[in-house]
Amino acid sequence: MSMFCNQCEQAANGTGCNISGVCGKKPDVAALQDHLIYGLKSLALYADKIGRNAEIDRFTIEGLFTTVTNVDFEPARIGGMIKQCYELKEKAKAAYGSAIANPVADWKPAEDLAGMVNQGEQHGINTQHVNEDIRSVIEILMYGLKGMAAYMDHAMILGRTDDEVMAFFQKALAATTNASAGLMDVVGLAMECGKHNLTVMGLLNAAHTDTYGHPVPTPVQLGTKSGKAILVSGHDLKMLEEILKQTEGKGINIYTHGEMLPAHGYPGLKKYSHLVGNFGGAWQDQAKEFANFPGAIIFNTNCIQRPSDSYTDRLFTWGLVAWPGVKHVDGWDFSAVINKALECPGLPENPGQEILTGFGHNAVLGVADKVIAAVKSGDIKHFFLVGGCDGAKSGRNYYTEFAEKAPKDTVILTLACGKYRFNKLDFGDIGGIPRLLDIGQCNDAYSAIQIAVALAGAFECGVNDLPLSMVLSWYEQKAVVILLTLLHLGIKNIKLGPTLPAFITPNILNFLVENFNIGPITTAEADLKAILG
Ligand code: SF4
Ligand code: SF3
Repeated sequence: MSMFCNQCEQAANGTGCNISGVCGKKPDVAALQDHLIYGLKSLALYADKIGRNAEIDRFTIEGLFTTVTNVDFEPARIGGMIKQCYELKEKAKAAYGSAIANPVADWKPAEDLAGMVNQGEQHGINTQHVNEDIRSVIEILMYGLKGMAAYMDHAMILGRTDDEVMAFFQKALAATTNASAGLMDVVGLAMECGKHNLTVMGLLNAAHTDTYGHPVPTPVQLGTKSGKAILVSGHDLKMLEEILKQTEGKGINIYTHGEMLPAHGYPGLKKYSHLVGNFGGAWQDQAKEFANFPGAIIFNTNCIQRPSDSYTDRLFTWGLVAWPGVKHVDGWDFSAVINKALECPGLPENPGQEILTGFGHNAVLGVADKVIAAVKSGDIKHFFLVGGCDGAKSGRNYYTEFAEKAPKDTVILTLACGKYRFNKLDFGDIGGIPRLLDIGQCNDAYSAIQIAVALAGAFECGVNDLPLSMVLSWYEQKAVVILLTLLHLGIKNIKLGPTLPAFITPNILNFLVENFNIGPITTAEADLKAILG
């Protein structure tokens, strides 16, 4: 059985995984994910016609998020979603009242998993269009939709949605089935995806701050506290809150992992005294680090990796995350995780370093006068946004070097898990303003945009004219949609690494260079020199 997947930065040989995924995705799972995407397009053909339907829209979001890198590796679960997708498509078709004349609309999955895998193999990403440049932009759009769905999922969990955005999801999915679409039609949809993602990140930001308050600068302990423990990995704040509530008074300490680190800055979460610290580094170090965490561990979103036997027994997944053989928590009852934590030996008292998080736009703009004065006096010469995903491939030391070599009169804004490359280093401060400001998770790119827009307003210039440069790292599809948002906002001169996406053809890269002057990272020294002169 063969496969082809090139949706993340780990794509084998820089072109695509065709034997088995570097992420651990097996060919059957790859085929089932391709099948689910094909089913979602079939559903969208009807959903686009019938207007908003909460059940269908919710399913579309979950279906897309399921196929994001490092989320779901469980064939049976994806097979179940394919069946559900078909039922919803038939429902939408009945509501529409007639069959749409498009071969994709005729889709019907096989009864059994093996049959669904066979069908999925016929609907791989390379079948999305005959023209390779159009196919490249369809891929950019599809990965943008997957990333945006991940953020929408978190917003929906907190009770938020947006009809216009949902209409776009269905319109865009349906449009990818149009064999006669021209290149600029698809480019337009990709840019529109960037626009809608700004709305979604704004929705999520409002959901987070309305529910938990605006993040405030907060020191986070990296050592351990004696006692039983649960480690929470992923991005979902509501799920962390539930774990905190359900463990209150039980003598269990809660630690954040990876992208959960910014949770410590929210007043509504930091008020729990048993939220004691952050454990480990970015996602790619989990196998090594989880072996040394003698408590229960749970993932609420990407990025899960193949677990080693040393901790599978105390590992759990939640939400859309799944790995064969790993216990899954359905819903909001975390007693299985709590019981496992109580059975485990727990952690020793071992205090460590403290780092700061909680510099969302509210906190940064609260000291805007100070920041603006420091820029005007020349104490701050330049801002860098050094952020994005971390990953396992070599070449990512660039980001550590870049941050280390950035001159002392520059401020580094950071977000997402790429920060683990340098967030334990001491950068000092400029007149009381820390030189490293952790804005939050990847979705808090929204906050970074608010900061940039406010600075541009204060200096009466455009964001591109600010002394601000973006040096971004990507790994999975959320980074793709954030990039689309930045392009939609007209942000130019972005440096992207560690390597450019395998799904971008030379012609599409030229288009991006000509219109946005986007470029690959080179070396920290050369890029700093090029930016600062
Ligand atoms: Fe390969 Fe990335 Fe696709 Fe996994 S998600 S199969 S690592 S390209
Ligand atoms: Fe990281 Fe997976 Fe992308 Fe939210 S946790 S940024 S890679």
